[in-house]
Amino acid sequence: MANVCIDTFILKLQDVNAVKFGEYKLKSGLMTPIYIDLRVLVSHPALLNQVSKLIYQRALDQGLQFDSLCGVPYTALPIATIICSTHELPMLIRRKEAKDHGTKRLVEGSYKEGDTCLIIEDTVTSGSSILETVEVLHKEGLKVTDAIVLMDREQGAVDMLASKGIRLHPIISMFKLLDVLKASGRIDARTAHSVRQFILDNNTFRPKEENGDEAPATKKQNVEPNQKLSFEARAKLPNVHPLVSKLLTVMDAKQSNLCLSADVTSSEELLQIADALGPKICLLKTHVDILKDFTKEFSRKLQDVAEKHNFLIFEDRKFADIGNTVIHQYEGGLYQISSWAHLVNAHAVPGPGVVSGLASVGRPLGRGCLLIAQMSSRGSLATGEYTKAVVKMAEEHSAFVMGFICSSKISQRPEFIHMTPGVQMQPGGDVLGQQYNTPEEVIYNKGSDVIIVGRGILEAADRLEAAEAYRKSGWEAYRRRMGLSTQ
Ligand code: S5P
Repeated sequence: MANVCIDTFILKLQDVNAVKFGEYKLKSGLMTPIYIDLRVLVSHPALLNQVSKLIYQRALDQGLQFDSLCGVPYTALPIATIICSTHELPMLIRRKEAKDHGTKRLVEGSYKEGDTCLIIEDTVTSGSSILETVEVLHKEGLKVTDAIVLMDREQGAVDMLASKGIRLHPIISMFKLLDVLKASGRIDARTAHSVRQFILDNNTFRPKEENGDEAPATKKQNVEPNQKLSFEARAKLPNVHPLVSKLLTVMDAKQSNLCLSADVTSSEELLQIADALGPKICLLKTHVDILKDFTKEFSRKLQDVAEKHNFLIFEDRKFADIGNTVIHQYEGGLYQISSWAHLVNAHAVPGPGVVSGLASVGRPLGRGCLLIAQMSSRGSLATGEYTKAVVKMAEEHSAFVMGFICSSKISQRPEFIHMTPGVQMQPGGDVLGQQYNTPEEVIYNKGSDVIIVGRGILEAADRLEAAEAYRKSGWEAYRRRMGLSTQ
């Protein structure tokens, strides 16, 4: 199947008037400066075929397993039909109203209770149309775990559906669309900026505490404290962030919950350390802005080493600005962090806009973010109610937030990863307020998942030997926590 070039495809969507700029009213009544109208696709069969290919390819890429496919009426119906016809997959049709004669069925097609149905949709704003279809399918005893959408307006659908236990896989995000149209000169920088701002300002997802809606289902599902769930089992949880799943799988395969904090100032030394210690670690943490000689070539080499030794790269950037600024800090500037770092972290101080801004860049790239809920330094203000508010923010943005920088386990949801800095073999600290706990204390007693170690390894006479000692100590503490032998 020929690959569809997303950038060209976006331009074609605008050519057929499926993307309009001006003043339009959304289903919710909200006025919007951009309107996506994919109903016109039925008049453009080549485009309709491309949409179908993109959606089917995404289902393959995600390895989705399903018994049938259902398009949200009406725009996604012909798309579902093409996919099902081309690949000979069973389709279901959800009626908007039951007939008043005959079978009075709301779902047409053959299915049995417990079957899994994959939902497809053309555009989402809040995700409510997908949810309506899911609810009808649920009443028929069908399961829905995933939905694929061509255009995500990035106004809360991913988080809202995640809160109901459904993973939404967007193919084109609003920010991607704006970038492509801007880069090709179809819209000017001012229009791109004002639409971006509108999107950031109009997130439709509000959890219960704020608007009285039903409580998100994922909160209900995972309240069970489960210290005994293995990394391997957590990697397979239905709502797990794909990068958390990847990281847990790496940890399990390498028997390592060690993140090396590679705080050195030369690119060459960093690459040497990454290559030498790579086999011992699940994650390598960088502070790219302390390197005196950063180049794009360096970031490319670092990715190669990460690939070679099967670890992920975590840029400890600690974003802490308004959404619009962090977008640029994450994707632009000298470092173009989003192009090479699998994970970044952020302070929650600015409010949820910081996560939405980062997510608009990172989600389409499959990246993830950790929120800093507690800090290892003496006198840190990130405690008590603040920490609780960070956990809540993570729960509300779990499509992008993978977990926390924290000193102990602070969320009972096994989908979140807990990572703890301030770790050395001997408890203590440094003269500037850093405080150290042992791997045993952090993993076994405090229930964290990953130890982050910098100077404990970097200042050792033999770094490889030290890395192995920390790997072993962190892993044994995890095994003990699981009630397993530590041979
Ligand atoms: O609270 C924190 C959060 C972080 S990410 N305390 C920390 O020490 N860190 C980082 O972890 C810090 O920036 C440094 O890169 C690393 C700890 O280094 P060490 O040499 O003290 O182990």
